[in-house]
Amino acid sequence: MKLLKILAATTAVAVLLATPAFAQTRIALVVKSLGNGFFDAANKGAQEAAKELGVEVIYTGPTAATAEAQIEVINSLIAQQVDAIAISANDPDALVPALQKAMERGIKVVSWDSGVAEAGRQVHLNPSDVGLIGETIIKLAADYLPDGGDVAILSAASTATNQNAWIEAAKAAIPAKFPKINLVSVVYGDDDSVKSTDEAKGLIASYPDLKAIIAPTTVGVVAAAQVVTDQNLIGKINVTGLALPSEFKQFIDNGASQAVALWNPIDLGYSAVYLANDLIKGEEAKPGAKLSIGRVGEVTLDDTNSAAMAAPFEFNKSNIDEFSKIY
Ligand code: RAM
Repeated sequence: MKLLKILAATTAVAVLLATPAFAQTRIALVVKSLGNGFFDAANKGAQEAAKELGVEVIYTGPTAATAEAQIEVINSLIAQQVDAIAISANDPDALVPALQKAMERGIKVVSWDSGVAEAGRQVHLNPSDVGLIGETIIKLAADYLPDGGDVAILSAASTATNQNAWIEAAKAAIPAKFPKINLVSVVYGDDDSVKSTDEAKGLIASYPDLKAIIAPTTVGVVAAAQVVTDQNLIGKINVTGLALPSEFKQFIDNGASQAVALWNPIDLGYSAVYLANDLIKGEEAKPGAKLSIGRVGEVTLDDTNSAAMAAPFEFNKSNIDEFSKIY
C-alpha cells in the first residue's frame, strides 16, 4: 500500500513536470530589427516586467527592419506556441495575415511603438500622442530657426507605421503653426546606419540651403549628426528628431544638435509586456477598458483599442548628461 502511494505521488510529479500546464508563460517581444539601442532599452523594461510577473520574455526580431523578415519571426513563434506576441511593426498591413494566424491559435497579440492595423492585433500601445510627436519634431527644428528655412526629414523604413503617422502629423502642423518652415524632402534610411548615412549625405548634396535634418528615428538621427560632424557643417545644419540620450549625447556636446526628444523606452517595453500579460490573464480588449501597466499605472483603450503613454520629453545641453546614464 505504502509503495503504491509513493508510486502514485512520483507519477503525479512526473506528469505535472511534463504537461504544458506547468510550463511558464512566454511572451515574445518582437522588435523592428535587432541591434537597435532603442529596442535594447525597451527590452530592459520588458525583462523587468517579466521578473515582476513571473513570465518569460523572449526578445527577438529580424536583422533588417523589413516586414518579410518579421513574418518569418512570427511564424516561428507560432510554431513555438508562445502565449503572446508584443510587436513593433515594420508595416501596418503586411503582418496582418501572420498575426491573425497567431490569434486563431490562441496567441494574444499586442502592437507597441509601431502599430499593426486593427485586424492584426488586439491592443496597440503608442509611446505618446501621434499628433503631439509630429508637432514636436517640427518644433525642435523651428525653435532654432527664427527666420525659418529649408528642413528635410530622414525617416526609418518607408512602411514604418509610427514614423509615417508622425510625418503626416508634422506636415499637417507646418502651415498653421510653423509657416516659415519649408519641408523640402522626406527620405528613408530603414533604421540602417549605412543607408541612413548615405541618405543624409544625399540630402546635404541636393539642398545647399538646408538648415535642419529632422530624423524621427534613433538610428537615423545618429547617422545624420555624424555626417554633419564629419562634413564640418556644425552650426550650419542642425540635426534634430527623436534620439536615445545615451547614443546621442556626443552630438549635443559637439553642437551638431541643439535639442532632441524621446520618451522612456524602458517604460514602453515594460508596459507592452504588462498589456500582453493582461490579455493572457483574460482581460478583454475593448474600447473603454482599463488595463494595468504595473508600476507605470494603467491605460484606457480608445475606439481603436489603442492607448498612448506620456508626452515626448526634450533633451538639450542642460539635461542630456543625466538622461544618457539611464537610456
Ligand atoms: C527607432 C525605431 C523606433 C522608434 C524610435 C524613435 O529606434 O524606428 O520604432 O520609435 O526610433
